[in-house]
Amino acid sequence: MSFRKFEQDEELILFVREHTDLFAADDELTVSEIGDGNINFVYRIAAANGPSVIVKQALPYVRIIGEGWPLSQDRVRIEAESLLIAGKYCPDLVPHVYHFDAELCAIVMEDIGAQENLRHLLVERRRLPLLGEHLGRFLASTLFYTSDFYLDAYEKKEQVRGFINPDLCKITEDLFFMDPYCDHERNNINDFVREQAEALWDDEVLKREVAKLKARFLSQPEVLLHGDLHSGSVFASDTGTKVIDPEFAFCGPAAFDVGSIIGNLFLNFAGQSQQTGEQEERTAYQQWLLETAETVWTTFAEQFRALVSEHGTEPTLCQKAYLDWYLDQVFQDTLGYAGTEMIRRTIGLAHVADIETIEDLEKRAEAEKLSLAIGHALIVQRGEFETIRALKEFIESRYFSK
Ligand code: SR1
Ligand code: MG
Repeated sequence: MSFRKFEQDEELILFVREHTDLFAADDELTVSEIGDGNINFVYRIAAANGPSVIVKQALPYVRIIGEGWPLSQDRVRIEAESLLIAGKYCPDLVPHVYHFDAELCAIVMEDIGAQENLRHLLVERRRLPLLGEHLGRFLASTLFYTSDFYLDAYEKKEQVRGFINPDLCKITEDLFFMDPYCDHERNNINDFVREQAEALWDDEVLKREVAKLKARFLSQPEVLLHGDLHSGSVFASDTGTKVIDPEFAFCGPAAFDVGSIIGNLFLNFAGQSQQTGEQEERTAYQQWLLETAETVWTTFAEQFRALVSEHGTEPTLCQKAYLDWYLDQVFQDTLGYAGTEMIRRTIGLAHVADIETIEDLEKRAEAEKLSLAIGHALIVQRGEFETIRALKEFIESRYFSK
């Protein structure tokens, strides 16, 4: 059999019946296309008032662009294998994989419909009491168990080899670290922030710091990353959290994942400055976002430390003094990567609903300027913050909406 795109509902129904035992023979199944991401096709196949599953299929190009932007379908193998690894260490925080089909480039996985897309929840100012702790635990487990602190030397090299992901990495290398720092045709810039964008293109200190962060992304195969840990890759509710979509997974610097998700909380912080609703309510929510970012970091760092002490295998790395130094480096670069995520989501190709839902372009520009200012500070001043509390206080004192 060779690759073909699912075109008929019947094909999807047969496919999930063959690869799961969730459905009774007389269940009537319906198919809906639910993907709102940029790259793939995603379908829900459901029995009336009964179980449902998700099928994700990767085509040889970027969904929103078409054949003009080809993309390796190996990404779907990478996603399936990455979900299986995360499922070993934090099964409650990722969807269960029922089946991966190499020929159809498709994954059949658990429907996490009980949770909602985190980005939408943040725009609605929903407080999720367990979110920070869950994300911190996801980061600590996935980053520790795929690092040299835990894997033996041969397993680690095998992992690096198995997750070579050049097409998807190239997207990040360009969209995060290149386009926003020059007048690139892919950029999407609100006319009212053109002046601020141009100022970034002339900022040599900023561009040097972004180059350092890019160099580590290119050549530091430290842990197996999710690789695209933004709010749209997280589904959440009051009680649960699921991290999806690790098709950008590859071995890179741990700080990239931690920074990406914290950067997304700060993007919402910037958006809240101009969203609709009472000022007081928006400021209170900004406070919650900062507290959640603090919980993400502290949970990650504490649990990573505990995992090293209980399950670390590499004696040179597991010394306390090295671990202290290592986590300080990860903290600093976390802030840097959070800053690059904010800047690229503000003036680069792929924007976010946290800011794009502000309809008035002049008001939106105010949120965008705030995002650029915080992003800039995170990148160039990242060495000045010793703790996440110090960063939180800095943002509160400078950037709180009044
Ligand atoms: C063309 S892909 C644009 C963005 O969508 C993905 O989710 C990644 O974040 C990528 O940078
Ligand atoms: Mg995605």
